[in-house]
Amino acid sequence: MLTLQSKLREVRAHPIGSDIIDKLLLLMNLPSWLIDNPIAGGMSLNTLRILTGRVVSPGFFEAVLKVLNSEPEVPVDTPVQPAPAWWKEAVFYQIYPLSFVEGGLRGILSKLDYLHELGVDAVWLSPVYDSPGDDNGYDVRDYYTILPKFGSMDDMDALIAGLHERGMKLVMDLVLNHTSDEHMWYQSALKDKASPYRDFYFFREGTATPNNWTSFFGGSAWKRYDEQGVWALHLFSKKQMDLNWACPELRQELYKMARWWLSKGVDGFRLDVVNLISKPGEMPDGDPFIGALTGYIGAEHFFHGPRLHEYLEELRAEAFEPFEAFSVGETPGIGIKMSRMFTDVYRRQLDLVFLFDHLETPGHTRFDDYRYKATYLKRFYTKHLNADLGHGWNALFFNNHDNPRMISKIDPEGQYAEPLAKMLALLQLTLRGTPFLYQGDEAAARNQRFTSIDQIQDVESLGLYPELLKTMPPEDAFKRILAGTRDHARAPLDWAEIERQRGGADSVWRFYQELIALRRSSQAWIYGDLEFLYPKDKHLLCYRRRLIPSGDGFYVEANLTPKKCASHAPNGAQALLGNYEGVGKTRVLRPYEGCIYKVSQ
Ligand code: TEU
Repeated sequence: MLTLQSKLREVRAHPIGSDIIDKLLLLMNLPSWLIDNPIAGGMSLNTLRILTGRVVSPGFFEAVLKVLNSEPEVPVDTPVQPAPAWWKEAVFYQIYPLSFVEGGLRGILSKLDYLHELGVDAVWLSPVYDSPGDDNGYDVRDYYTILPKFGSMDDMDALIAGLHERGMKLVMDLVLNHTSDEHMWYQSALKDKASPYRDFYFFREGTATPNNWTSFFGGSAWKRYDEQGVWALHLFSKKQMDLNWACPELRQELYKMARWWLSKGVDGFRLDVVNLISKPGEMPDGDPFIGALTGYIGAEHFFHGPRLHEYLEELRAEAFEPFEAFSVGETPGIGIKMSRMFTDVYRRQLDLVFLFDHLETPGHTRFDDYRYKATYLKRFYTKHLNADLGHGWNALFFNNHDNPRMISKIDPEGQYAEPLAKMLALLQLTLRGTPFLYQGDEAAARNQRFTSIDQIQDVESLGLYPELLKTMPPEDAFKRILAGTRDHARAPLDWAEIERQRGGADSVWRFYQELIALRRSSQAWIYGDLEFLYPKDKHLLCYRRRLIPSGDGFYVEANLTPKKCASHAPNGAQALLGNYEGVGKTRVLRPYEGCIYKVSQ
């Protein structure tokens, strides 16, 4: 049990403590030696509290201690050889059904040969369930029905069969933290105090707002119903009502639903904001300092809630294990150490999680209008992929439906769009972990050129904009929206461009196809060691992948800058693949050039 008398070093040794410290350093863009030195390490939290009294709110340390002490059991530190699994070997492709192709599920079905040709093994399908579409399907009205706009359950069955015929897998998006306010459970619960679904949600009576928590999409996290005299919790939009996992009947309903999908042949799930599912019933206020720092008041109470691990174990045991289903958790706010707590095989919770710390550089959040320096990727990967994974595994991605396109963040003008897109692809398919491509990555899709708030559709941006207007002029508010809006990634795919690249010789599309084929040609890319080289070179990311005893060994280097840089490729290594012509012919790497070599061990 950690207390105010505990030393900073002891907090650092705790996985949650370590991740919280890293997160704070990242948010404030402070170097880690500030904390990781003997003087700071030997300081008690109490001393630290006195020293930081002017900046940090009085309840901050207690709030952090509470989260830390909620997790006494931490993973054992014994590295093992990773056990083989299909999802470690697969290349995933995320489909956002609203903008992937016209024709909903039938449209997707018509593109399966396309995906197969690219080399994709598994599809993660964003929600296609019945929904009013307030958050494009992440507001589920009925988990058992397909939204008519996307098709029917027969179309879904055809999609599952079509994928399986091609040896591919299907992972559905499962939203278990909330439902739409139009879900039958919610409608019944709201209207009738005695409803069997009343306890499925967080209703609170009284006139005052139950606490100070804010919604991820702006404003209070509580919605008022004057007629019923109640408040209801929604961490996301006003139509996404949080589910109360403390209610055993709710959990059983959710497990039953997951089993129903698995019995149809679905191979696994991507679990939406799954680290948020446990909330303390007493609904304490959030600490203002943590709120100001993270942008979300209350986060310390739900980003790792009191019964989170218990729920995840139960979900796995009751719903996933009978089907040997795969699970990848979307876990905003957690770091590398906590990811091990979720994915350690002995804890039987999740197979994989998504970490987001590489999507912005230190000191920045998504809505900051800034240029992303790709050299940060070296620091990020060296730390994250070097860290002992325990029994866990990594997910490798640069894009999804919630983020502007990475190549536009690094190079807004698009001068290096093609080499950059290829370089990111090269890293994604040769580092250690499971790659998740997002639709459009294969054709170097870039951000949109929105010019006015009227063109924005994303519920998050539309919620944030009025909040921003309270403190800044409309031009500045729009700049922030433009920097971070999720609409960039949600524009319809440009199939004409994709077809052009598919037919072209040196296209980004072809490069993806070659990389996927290369990855498949050697198990060293999957289960091999990863060793980072030349740590002092700030511009080049260099690493070796080796599988002992198969004999395969590879050297990869990537120039993370738009300037020419000297190569470190070993003499005599055989160049296999690169994102420029004449790969490995000179000792100079061009802007964002990346090369893969075969080396003897
Ligand atoms: O996203 C959750 C999440 O935390 C963010 O990435 C999210 O985009 C938000 O901007 C936080 O500021 C998941 C889904 O991926 C997202 O599309 C949904 O809107 C959200 O959950 C709610 O279901």
